[in-house]
Amino acid sequence: MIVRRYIVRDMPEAVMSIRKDLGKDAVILSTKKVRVKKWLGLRWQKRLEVTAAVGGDIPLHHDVVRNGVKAPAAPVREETRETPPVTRPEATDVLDEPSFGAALAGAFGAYQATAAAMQPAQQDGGVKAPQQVPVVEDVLRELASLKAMLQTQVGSRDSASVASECEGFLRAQGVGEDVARQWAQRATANDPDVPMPIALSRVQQVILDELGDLAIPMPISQESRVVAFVGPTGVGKTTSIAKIAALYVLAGKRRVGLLTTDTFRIAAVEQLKTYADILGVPMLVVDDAQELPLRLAELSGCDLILVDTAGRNFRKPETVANTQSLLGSLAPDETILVASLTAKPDDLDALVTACNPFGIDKFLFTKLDETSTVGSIPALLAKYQRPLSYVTVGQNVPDDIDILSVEQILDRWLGGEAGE
Ligand SMILES: Nc1nc2c(ncn2[C@@H]2O[C@H](COP(=O)(O)OP(=O)(O)OP(=O)(O)O)[C@@H](O)[C@H]2O)c(=O)[nH]1
Ligand SMILES: [Mg+2]
Repeated sequence: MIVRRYIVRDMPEAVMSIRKDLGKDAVILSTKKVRVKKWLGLRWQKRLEVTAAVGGDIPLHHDVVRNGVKAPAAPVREETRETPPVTRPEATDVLDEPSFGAALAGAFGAYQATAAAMQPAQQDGGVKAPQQVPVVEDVLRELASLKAMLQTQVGSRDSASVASECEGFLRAQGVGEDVARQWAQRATANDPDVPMPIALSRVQQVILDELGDLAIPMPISQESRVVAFVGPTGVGKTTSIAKIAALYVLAGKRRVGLLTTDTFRIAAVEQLKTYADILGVPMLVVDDAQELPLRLAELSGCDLILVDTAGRNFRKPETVANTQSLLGSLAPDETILVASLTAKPDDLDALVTACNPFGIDKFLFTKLDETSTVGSIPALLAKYQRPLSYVTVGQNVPDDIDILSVEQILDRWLGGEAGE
């Protein structure tokens, strides 16, 4: 059997050369695209390397006829494994670099073995058994499709994983499923393979863009005189009122008065009275909604009246109705919903939904010090389109209260280390 290798421009040229050289019974054993140096070795040109054979009994798995010349199709695995490794021919480049991971190691091995199988045949003048010569072209094609498939899969998994990692992060931070997905997708849409720290800073930017002015803290307005604080039991309403009162007293700019409607809990009045005494501000108790006008009149010398209310379970419709009625009589300039960040995100959301009927102007979030999850803040601000007033960060009166922007709060996510 005679085996010859041809470097040609295209297949017709190869067929012509093979027929002329080896006759019409010749079969093509392999083809591959190579690059050869031309112009005194200064430039590379694309060429086709075709190996053909004639003579001997060539047992093929199935015959492939190309341009009138038969070619064998698939390599024989066992035989290629036995073939000793030989380096690739010089001045030729395999089209696709097979260095894309262990998943392709087997295929790459097959390719090398195939290339190796070709070499002795070429060098020895063609005494190699044809069934030991697999088809390089087929292996290359297989490699190329494997590579494309792998890249597609890796690419889509990467982009999916960054987006889903961001989504998972937002979910863990207390952001609802739909909103978390939206924000994560928006943050990663233009750059799906972005590293997580940068993706998180983009998530933050997406949130800030969505919130716009709502991301700016809105403490009690200068124009507001009567401010009511409502919220569930034990979230820190009374303590927060004491902290805010202290801020104004210490600033010395407004004459503060305190009013409580909380006669529900035995020690509630005493608690607020203690703070009022320490701060040296007046404090009145309202037993009945009808007393409200009278009590407010008694505090006529105050230009800021902070109204404490009983902590209630707003899952009960009658609680919502009672609070609505109380606020109707009080007619506050601002109503602030106090909510603890230690509450479950779904419960917080249900709370705000329940309180919606009596009108909430601002949020006050407490117990930031007791949690590392702050996603409920932007989620609620975005959903209910209400700003944040204050955030409390501990039990100490008056120190543990802050006026923070959403950006400052979200900076906790990034730990100050991410950025672009
Ligand atoms: N860790 C922490 N504890 C807080 C914070 N704010 C309030 N607390 C504590 O939470 C508990 C309840 O605070 P209150 O101010 O009595 O809560 P409330 O909402 O008025 O409670 P009710 O009137 O019973 O509904 C107290 O032990 C406070 O010290 C905070 O920001 N961080
Ligand atoms: Mg209270």
